[in-house]
Amino acid sequence: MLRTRFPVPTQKDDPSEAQIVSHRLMLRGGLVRQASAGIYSWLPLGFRVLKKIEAIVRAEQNAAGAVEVLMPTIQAADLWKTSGRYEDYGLEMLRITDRHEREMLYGPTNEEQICEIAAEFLKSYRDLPKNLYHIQWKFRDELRPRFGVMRGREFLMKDNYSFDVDEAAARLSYHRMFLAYLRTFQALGLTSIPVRAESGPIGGDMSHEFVILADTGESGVFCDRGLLDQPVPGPVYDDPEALQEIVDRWTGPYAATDDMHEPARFEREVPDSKRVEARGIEVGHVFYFGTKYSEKLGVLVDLPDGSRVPVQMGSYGVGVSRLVGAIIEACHDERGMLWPAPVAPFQVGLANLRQNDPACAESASAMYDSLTAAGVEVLYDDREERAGTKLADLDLLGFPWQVVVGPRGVARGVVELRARATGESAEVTPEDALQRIQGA
Ligand code: 5CA
Repeated sequence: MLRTRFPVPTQKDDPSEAQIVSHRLMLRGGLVRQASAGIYSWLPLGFRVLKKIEAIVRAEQNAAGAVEVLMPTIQAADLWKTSGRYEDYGLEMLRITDRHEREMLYGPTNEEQICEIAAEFLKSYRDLPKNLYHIQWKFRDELRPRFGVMRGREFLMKDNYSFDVDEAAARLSYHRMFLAYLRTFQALGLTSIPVRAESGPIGGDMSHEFVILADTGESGVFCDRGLLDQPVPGPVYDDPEALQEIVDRWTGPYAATDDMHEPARFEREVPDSKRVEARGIEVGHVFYFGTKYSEKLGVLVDLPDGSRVPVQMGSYGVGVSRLVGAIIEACHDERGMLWPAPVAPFQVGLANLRQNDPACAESASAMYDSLTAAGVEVLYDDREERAGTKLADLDLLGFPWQVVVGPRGVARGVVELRARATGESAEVTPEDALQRIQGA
């Protein structure tokens, strides 16, 4: 992609409204632009990251046996009156009236809507289990939207809903999603920690938040270091015993907690060297709530003995747009972002330091062509800008690789190849640069 065709409105100075580093970097790097409080437009660079995160979340959902659907953003208020949450949800819910005076709302979550859909095709125990997900925008009229996309009013969520015949089967679905979340966050380049949680307005008696560690996190997390070093298991979704073991391992006696009373226990029981007290950002949240919604919304199945029972449900959310900010919180330095390769908007930033020099322009565009032909995603800064501006932008935007073309190198047939995260740099031939990038 040519930078002259792909708008990245970077800013040199810190925007005054941003309190945390991810918000500052997202505005300075031209990833998003605020439309109104807690509502953002996604500019080309930010949009690429969002789509990459979405694709990784989707792939693991599919691997875990969930099936994708797409529900609307706007829902009928009647559904929520039936579940009893229309009043409960309070001022966080954006209520809308259409031209026929029908009450509608912009969905903050989709338990009710999915029940209405599932009631259509879940009739018998033979129709179970099912697990449906979608990736759709939500709206919550947060009292204090802040930290950019981390606590927005409009935000993108992956949410799924499991339907099972009894509690044992529902717990198995929960365990599958538990593993799917460990694997998803790892695939995004992050270490996630499941933390026992309150279930809040979603309800139910079993719930875990998945947090990633970052200094600016909103919740305190206490855990045994061993929990962070455990290898994330393979996709053993069809093995109930292995799944149970995995959940036990991550929720055992030294599992993470944000409970105020637990730190004392940690201090007693976990040696100093293994105690982690940190701050975390909630990037996912899973719930098991039994028949709370299925009963009221009539999602019932026939059992073999002829009786009819409400199905057992859980719901599972990942904050897709929040993750863009959360990843930056976890991965940056004083010069800018440091994208983990799986979510980097481009793998390579190519900068031509002397755009109006014909030899440099030729060399840079040959490098661009060979990277592109090899399927490497590259943003070529072909603007007529000062070298210093281009180099600062490369660091700010944080693509894993930087290829710098300048007149002195071109004269000797070399380019400068730099790894953004480590700062390691080498003068190599364009062929070598391509090979090293491809080999990484
Ligand atoms: N129905 C359930 C699970 S599908 C649910 O809504 N859970 S939730 O409320 O915990 O939200 C799921 C995830 O969405 C959270 O873990 C968080 O990562 C993200 N999220 C929640 N509120 C916001 C917000 N205001 N801005 C950005 N992301 C948010």
